[in-house]
Amino acid sequence: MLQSWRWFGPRDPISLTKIRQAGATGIVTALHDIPAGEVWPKAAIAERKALIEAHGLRWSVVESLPVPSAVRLAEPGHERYVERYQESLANLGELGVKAICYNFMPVIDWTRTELEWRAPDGSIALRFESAAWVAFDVFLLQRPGAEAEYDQRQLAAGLRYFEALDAAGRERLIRTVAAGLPGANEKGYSLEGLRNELERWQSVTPEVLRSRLVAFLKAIVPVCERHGLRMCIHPDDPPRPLLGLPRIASCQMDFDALFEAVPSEVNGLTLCVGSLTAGRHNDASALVRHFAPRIHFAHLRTVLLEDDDSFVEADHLAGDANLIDIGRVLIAEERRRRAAGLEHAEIAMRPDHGRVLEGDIADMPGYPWLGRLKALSELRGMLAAIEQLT
Ligand code: DNO
Repeated sequence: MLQSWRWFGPRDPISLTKIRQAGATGIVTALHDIPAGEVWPKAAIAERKALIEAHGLRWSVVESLPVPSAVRLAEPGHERYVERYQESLANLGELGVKAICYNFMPVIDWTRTELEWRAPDGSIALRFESAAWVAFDVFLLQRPGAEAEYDQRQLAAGLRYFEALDAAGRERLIRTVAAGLPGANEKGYSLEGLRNELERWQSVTPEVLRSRLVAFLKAIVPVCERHGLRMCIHPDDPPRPLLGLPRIASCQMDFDALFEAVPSEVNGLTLCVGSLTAGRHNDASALVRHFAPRIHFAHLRTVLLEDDDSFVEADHLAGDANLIDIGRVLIAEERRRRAAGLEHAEIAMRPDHGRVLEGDIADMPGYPWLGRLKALSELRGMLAAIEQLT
């Protein structure tokens, strides 16, 4: 597998030199300074690529080329955003950056309720706690209709959680949920801003959103085919509807429907093991087997499921997904592709998130230096063993 590392660009305190010394050969990054909806100019892509290559690394995956919400909302004039997206894709393709991660989650991207949960060993993990979520949705945001979406036990737990929060705790919860985590599509919202944004989505059902995704893919597939690009949709995280918003990349049926509607090989998947595993309905080992030929990028990470819908991000080899089994399937898939003479045999992977360890550099939730160094090291050992023993 192409061992990669997510890097947030020249302002990332974790330098390319460090990343190279960690053992990665691929870089996963984006032109984060360019707002969603604008074209990525060729010169800017070339400059970023040269910087990466000057450090002996290669730009393996774009994460993400964000799809502006105007497209998901099919706002009047959204076609011009699709054209700009096509232009960015063509520019990337011409410069040889060929795997593109994106997502189609409305309003909020990946979501947690706690960014500093202390694990028993003192390290810090990201967590999604059901009671905190209900406290936010029902009692802080006071979203109309929210109450009806939870059962009595969940509502009681949410109320208890809410009542125990002081003003600072409320602020923290609002910031954690609404302000946007690293790499999110949108820049984040205040509580009021989020309420207003949700109103714009009221008529968007899962069917409507799915048809927009299919239309978007159909529009970009020809450009991708021309340039040998592979689009890799990122699963919803967590994989279920939130805030009454539809999510359509959450389970096997969702992805089956997507690949059936747009069968082109460029229509692929980011196997984000942690996101998928956060839904009890998903069996990541079964999904990787089912979708292997569509997987062009893998986020290797796992979670521990707790009561209700809660989960905490686990140590990479100690969660509810079996990354050893998943690594075995991905390596077998690479071998199958090589034997078939396919051009894109190698699948890029990156350790996803990581716990904050003592002495860490941890500017961005989920993306600490030491925590990911530990994760990548464990995964590198695991992959080397699989390569050798299978
Ligand atoms: C979180 C990441 C997400 C991901 C986007 C893809 O750590 O996996 O931010 O990059 O959802 O578009």
